[in-house]
Amino acid sequence: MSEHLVAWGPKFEELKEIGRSAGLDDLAVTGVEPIIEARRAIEERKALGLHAGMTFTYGNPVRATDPSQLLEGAQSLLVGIRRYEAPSTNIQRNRQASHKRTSPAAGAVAAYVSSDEYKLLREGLNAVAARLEESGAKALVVMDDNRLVDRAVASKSGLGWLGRNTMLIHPQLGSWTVIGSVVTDASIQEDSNRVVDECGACSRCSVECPTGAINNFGVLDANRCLAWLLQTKGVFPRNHRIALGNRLYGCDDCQVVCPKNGEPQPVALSAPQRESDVDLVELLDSSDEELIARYGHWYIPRRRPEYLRRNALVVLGNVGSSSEPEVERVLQAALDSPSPLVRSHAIWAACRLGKTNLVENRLSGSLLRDDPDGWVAAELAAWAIPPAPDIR
Ligand code: B12
Ligand code: SF4
Ligand code: SF4
Repeated sequence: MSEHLVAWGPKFEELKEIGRSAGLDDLAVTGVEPIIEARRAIEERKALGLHAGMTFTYGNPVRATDPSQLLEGAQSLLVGIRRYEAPSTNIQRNRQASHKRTSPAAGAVAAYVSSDEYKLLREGLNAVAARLEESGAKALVVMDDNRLVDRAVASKSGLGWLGRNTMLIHPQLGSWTVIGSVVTDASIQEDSNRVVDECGACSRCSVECPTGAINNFGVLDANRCLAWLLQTKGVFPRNHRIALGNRLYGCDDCQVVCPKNGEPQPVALSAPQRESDVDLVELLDSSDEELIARYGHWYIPRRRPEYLRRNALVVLGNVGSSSEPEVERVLQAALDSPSPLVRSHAIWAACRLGKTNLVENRLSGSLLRDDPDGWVAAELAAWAIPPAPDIR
């Protein structure tokens, strides 16, 4: 790498050291000109419907691919990356056997949320920004934000290549990383030697994705990606419910199988730990307030706890044990839920666990009440359970 020169203010190497001691694992610098390839990629995916209605960077692709719009007088973009701990090999094995019925039934949480990685990423970026400000420059931290395409800027800055699984892969740190930037009006010499694509002939992520969401050219169809389906509103698509296995939040499979990630390594600075496995019975027993207090840091559609229950019921149907009285109890409660979304997924879970009787024994009026979108009726029809008045 050539030497980075700051026209005024701190030297790049000093900024990198400051970022490292506060939570970053690497820092690189690039210019703020628009990234036309990324803009084109977003627009193409949007035109093909591969974004599945997501907003994020798709909401305003021109702004999201033009870092100069983030700050008046912007000259440089410092891109920071933080590695987090990959699930241990044992957890990875258990998760790959994700249809194993367990007692108590547990849902898996993706590694990037099993600890508060964004906290340390932000602290690292804030420390870099503070040093720039101290020298008289303006600096703004942007991370995981709709205003900037994090992976595209990271790749442009030379931090890694965009893998077939669409992840930014750092040659030493792999892809178990989170990314953020500091945009500044300080002029830092650009050194954007891109890391060459090292995927080569490999296509494991594409082959092993449980829903076939990644094509051979590294384009992801969000309509099939479990990480997105867990975050989107409406019913969980019936054709992907079994493939969901035990995943309750996020999906790590296309990183677990990637040979570029190597063996899981400990991280230099540990982030605050959170749950990596969630007891599904406990989740389904919790009140709305308790759910938001515990899982409010997740992306929950419209921040409505019924979506956590929806996801938990699909996972329960996949990994719960039908002989477990507690499982039957929470299914009974979910079948009586005021939410048609919850009732319809409870029908699926009960039937998948061979407990069709729990559904058939219910008065159809109670199952079908307040079902404006016809979710409950559709679920009953899918299991060929006759609608009212035959259900008794
Ligand atoms: C929307 C989104 C999602 C969506 C869609 C993901 C996707 N692949 O599009 C969903 C919900 C599915 C998702 C899932 C996950 N996400 Co996400 N997500 C985002 C978000 C908000 C925007 C991503 C985006 O712009 N997508 C649009 C499409 C078009 O992007 P793309 O296919 O990757 O194409 C880009 C590049 O390929 C590039 N490009 C294409 N051609 C070319 C050519 C050149 C030359 C260049 C330079 C660039 C370029 O341009 C495109 C736009 O950036 C970012 C945060 C952010 N603000 O950037 C996080 C982000 C990408 N997600 C992240 C993570 C951790 C995940 C998960 C691992 C979480 C999990 N365990 O469940 C999964 C991984 C699934 C996967 N394989 O992508 C990290 C990725 C870190 C990394 N090392 O790559 C990010 C960067 C968040 C962060 N700040 O750390 N995510
Ligand atoms: S996150 Fe999971 S579902 Fe989405 S592309 Fe990767 S392996 Fe497939
Ligand atoms: S699994 Fe193979 S193809 Fe996919 S990102 Fe990793 S190296 Fe690239």
